[in-house]
Amino acid sequence: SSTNATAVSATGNHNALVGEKHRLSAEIERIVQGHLKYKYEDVSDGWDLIHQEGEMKVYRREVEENGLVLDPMKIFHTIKGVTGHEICHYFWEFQYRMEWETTLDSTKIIEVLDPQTVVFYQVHKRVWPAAQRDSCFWSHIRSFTSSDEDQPTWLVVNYTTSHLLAPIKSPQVRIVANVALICETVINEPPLNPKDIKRENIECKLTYVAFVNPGGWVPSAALRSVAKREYPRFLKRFSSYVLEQTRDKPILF
Ligand code: 16C
Repeated sequence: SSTNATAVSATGNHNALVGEKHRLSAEIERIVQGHLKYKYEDVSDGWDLIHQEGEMKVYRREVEENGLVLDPMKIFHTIKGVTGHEICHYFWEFQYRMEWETTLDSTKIIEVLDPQTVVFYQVHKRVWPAAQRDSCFWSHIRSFTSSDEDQPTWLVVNYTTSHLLAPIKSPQVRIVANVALICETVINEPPLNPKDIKRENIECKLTYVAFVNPGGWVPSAALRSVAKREYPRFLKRFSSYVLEQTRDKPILF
């Protein structure tokens, strides 16, 4: 139960076995499958290319509900020299979060559900004059291999959840988010012996999608300009962070 979670730490939950079912298993399965289904969705219709930089393409679809901006974001990027496993590892693991994530005042794990799934509570930096935002979401990492590829696809999904250890504390406003990072690894000019694969032979093709409801009220124009600036900034900073971390390490396939 979630009350037991108070005693749980990232390393201390011995009941969190691989594949074990828990209260969020069914929801996680549904949300993960939803992201995989839309991964190849066409961005020609209704999506605007709002930023392009090297291999990175940032798309946005303008959506408003009752005057609140809910624009979905979709980013495609190709990063040379890293695998999808490496990208997802650094995105999912708590210990690296504050080194690349610039929108946060704090982050913590409030529950470990299984070895691939934790619940985060994060407090975001305040953007003046809007109220401060926080977020509480399950974060799930997994890999799978489809029959026509030899390199597994890796994915991380961050999806808002409510939690007894993360009550909403007004005037702080809760962000509602559904974020997915999906990574495929490509091996170029593969050497005969897989042991000879070098970083120069590999690249990661990633898709990042974010459905974020900022909650409360934020002026549309201000929100759109913050988003337009911050999403590319996040992906540039995060990818150079992963490149820097992995450069001299053995490749994690
Ligand atoms: O995916 C990202 N980060 C993950 C790990 O933290 C996780 C995050 C989920 C929450 C996503 C919502 C982020 C909203 C930030 C609100 C504060 C903005 C602070 C700006 C600092 C100058 O999946 C990477 C997330 C990259 C987010 C880019 C910023 C998006 C702007 C949305 C604005 C929300 C309203 C803020 C009020 C003006």
